[in-house]
Amino acid sequence: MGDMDEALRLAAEAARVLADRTGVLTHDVALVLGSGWAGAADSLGQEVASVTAGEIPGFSASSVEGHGSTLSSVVTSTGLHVLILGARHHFYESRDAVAVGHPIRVAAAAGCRIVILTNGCGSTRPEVGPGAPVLISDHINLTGASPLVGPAFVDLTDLYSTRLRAVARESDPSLEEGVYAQFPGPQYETPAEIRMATALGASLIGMSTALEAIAARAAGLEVLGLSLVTNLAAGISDAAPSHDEVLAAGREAGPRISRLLGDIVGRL
Ligand code: 8IG
Repeated sequence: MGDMDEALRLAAEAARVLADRTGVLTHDVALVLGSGWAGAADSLGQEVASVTAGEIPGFSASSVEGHGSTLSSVVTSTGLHVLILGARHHFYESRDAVAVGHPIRVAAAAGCRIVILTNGCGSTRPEVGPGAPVLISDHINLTGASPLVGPAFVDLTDLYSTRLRAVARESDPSLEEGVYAQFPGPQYETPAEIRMATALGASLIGMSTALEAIAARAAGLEVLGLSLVTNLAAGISDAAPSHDEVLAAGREAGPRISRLLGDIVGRL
C-alpha cells in the first residue's frame, strides 16, 4: 500500500465484504481495541456477527499476544451499530503507515462517523500509573511517518474531539488527560528518549494511536482516544517495561474500562 487511491479502493472493497459477511450495511461507531482492551468491549451490546480479519481484504492476522484478530459487529441497547476492530496493523509490523490506516478507512467506508481509538501505553507521570485510563488530548507523532500520501494537507486542530472528551468526562469526571507521543517501536524507549518526550509535553507513550488518528481525521471521522496506562515509561520507575506487565494491567483494569467504554458508547 503506498498509493492513496488504491488504499481507498481496497477499503471500499473491504467494507463491501464486511457488509456481506455481517449482514450489517452501515455501522455508526468504530472501536479499535489496543493492548489491554480486548475484553473491554464484551458487554457493549449484542453481537450480531464476528468475522476473522483474514476474510476481509487488506487485513492480516495480528501476531502480537493480547491483540485480537477479529472484526465484530455489535448493536447497543441504544441502537448503535458498533464495528469492533480487534485487528489493527502496527507501524512496527512492516513500517507501512498507509497499512496502519486501513482498518480506519474501512470503518469510514462502512459508514462510521466516530472512531474510538484505544491503546495500552507507558506513562511518564508516576501519579498516573498502571491501570489508569487516560483521555488523549493531543499527540506528537515521533514515527517520522504518515498514513497519508500525496497533497493531503489535513487539519489536525482538535484532532481528539473536545466534544467527545466532554462526553467521556460525563461518564467519569475523574479521567485524566494526556498528550500521547507515538514512537516507532517495536523496542521500548531509552530513559533519555522518555526525558525528551516529557520535555516535549507528552505524558503517554505508545506505538499505535497517532498514525491511526491522522488516518481517521483524513477519513472524516470524529476521534476519541483512550489510553490505558499499563506501565511507567522507561526510567520513570526502577522496573523495565515488559509485555507481561502490559497484559496484567489490562486484566486488572478490565472491569473499570469495560464500564467506562459501555457508558461512553451509551452517550453517543
Ligand atoms: I503497552 O512504555 C505500552 N506500549 N513506546 N512505550 C511504548 N509503547 C508502549 C509502552 C511504552 N507501553
